[in-house]
Amino acid sequence: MAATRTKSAPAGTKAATKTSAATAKSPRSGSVGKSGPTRASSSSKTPTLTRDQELSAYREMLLIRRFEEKAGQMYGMGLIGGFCHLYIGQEAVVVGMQMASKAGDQLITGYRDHGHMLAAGMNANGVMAELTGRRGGYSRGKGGSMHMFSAEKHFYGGHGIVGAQVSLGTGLAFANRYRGNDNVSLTYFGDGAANQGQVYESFNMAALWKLPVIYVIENNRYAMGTAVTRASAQTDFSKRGLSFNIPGEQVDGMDIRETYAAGLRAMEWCRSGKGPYILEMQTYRYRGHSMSDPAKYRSKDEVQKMRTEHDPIEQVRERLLKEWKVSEEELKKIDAGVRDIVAESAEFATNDPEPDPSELWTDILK
Ligand SMILES: Cc1ncc(C[n+]2csc(CCOP(=O)(O)OP(=O)(O)O)c2C)c(N)n1
Ligand SMILES: [Mg+2]
Repeated sequence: MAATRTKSAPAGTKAATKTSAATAKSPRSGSVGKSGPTRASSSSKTPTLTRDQELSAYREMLLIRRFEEKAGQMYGMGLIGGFCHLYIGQEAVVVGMQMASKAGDQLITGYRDHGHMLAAGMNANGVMAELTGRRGGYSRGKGGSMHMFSAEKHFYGGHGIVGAQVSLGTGLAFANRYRGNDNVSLTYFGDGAANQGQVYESFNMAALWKLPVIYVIENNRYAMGTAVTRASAQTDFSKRGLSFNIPGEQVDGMDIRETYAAGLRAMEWCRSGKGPYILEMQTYRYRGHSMSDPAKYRSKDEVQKMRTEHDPIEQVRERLLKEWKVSEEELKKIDAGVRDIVAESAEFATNDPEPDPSELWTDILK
């Protein structure tokens, strides 16, 4: 199969979903031999989900979308301080991966992390209260948007240093190997972070020791205000592991069916002891880099085109109505349930008290 993504193929189109490989062979039958890894083949046919899976994906993605919209409003009202990076537009990536994962698989990501927390099953009240710096927050109001963890849900943050989570996520995979379990570390990072040096040190160790880690590169086309084409010599991120014999795929990250199917392929590869795997999820963030970014480095038309033609939630909604004959009423019920959760989290995060001053002296190294 052809290796290179054509420059004109926009992220989030079917044309952009390709493997990085020269030899097309399923990871199920492939192996990492002397001549390098066999490559995963993404099917030319779009995979299908069941009705229940589509409904569940719709709800999960909508929860992230509505939660983020509310967080944006609360930031505007001055209720949230510090940094706040919204995930709106990228929901199909983490939701598809979670659908393909199993209990005990770990997640770790950067600062654009609220979606990952909700998809991991963390409580909306606890996440929102952390954003507002209240005591009911996941870090008792001391961490804010970029610094939340939940060992119970296997969510390991929340990291403000670009690329730092990649070596930590590789360490989580090492722990799985060491303990002899068959869990996989889902290590997420951006297109910008993919140019960081420690990413390649991590790739080397993961391939050498065949660690069960999926490097999920969320290519949303920009690193702050810098377009991928201005910052990256190799814009096909699925190829970034080639010199370490790590297979990779480019995936339409706006289509939940593709992210889920790619997640299954990658997890099967990792769980069967073949080592790391790279998924370049071609996605798009609708909002600025953070709340303080007016996003003047791209046109309104570019954003509008993605929203109208590739929105991950609208795609599922359309299929539910047209193909699965789900009624508008049923979808309205889901919408209302999601809105209730988000409204309750906002209420909680507004009224919960701030941490007691004595908290200044807890959770620190003395
Ligand atoms: C080591 C380091 N260098 C620079 C920064 C500043 N910085 C924060 S986010 C960012 C861009 C990262 O972009 P990308 O990896 O594409 O992730 P995205 O924000 O698009 O999700 C930069 C340069 C940082 N936080 N850490
Ligand atoms: Mg980016």
